[in-house]
Amino acid sequence: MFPKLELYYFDACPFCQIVLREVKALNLKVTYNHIYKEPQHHEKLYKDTGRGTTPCLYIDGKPMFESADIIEWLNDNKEKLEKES
Ligand SMILES: N[C@@H](CCC(=O)N[C@@H](CS)C(=O)NCC(=O)O)C(=O)O
Repeated sequence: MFPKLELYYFDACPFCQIVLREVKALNLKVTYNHIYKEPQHHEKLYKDTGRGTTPCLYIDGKPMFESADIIEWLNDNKEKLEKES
């Protein structure tokens, strides 16, 4: 079973763009939760973490902040992650 990845992001966030680029480069399957196009995602992020900071990657429901940490985790775990078909 692959870990479920959900990225909370918005387009104009430069740190999100760095993570999005890495997700594409690694060809990973990720659910994209845009926090402004779909405000329920912003609300959930705040409810779960007390912050609205993006990017935030949920890994099996556990939030991880910090673009550099997210990118490091993706690379460390890429062999175990589901690829985009
Ligand atoms: N050091 C963080 C910076 C993240 C950051 O500053 N994100 C901005 C958007 S570009 C943000 O969410 N600011 C609003 C907030 O922190 O509530 C990272 O690299 O992920």
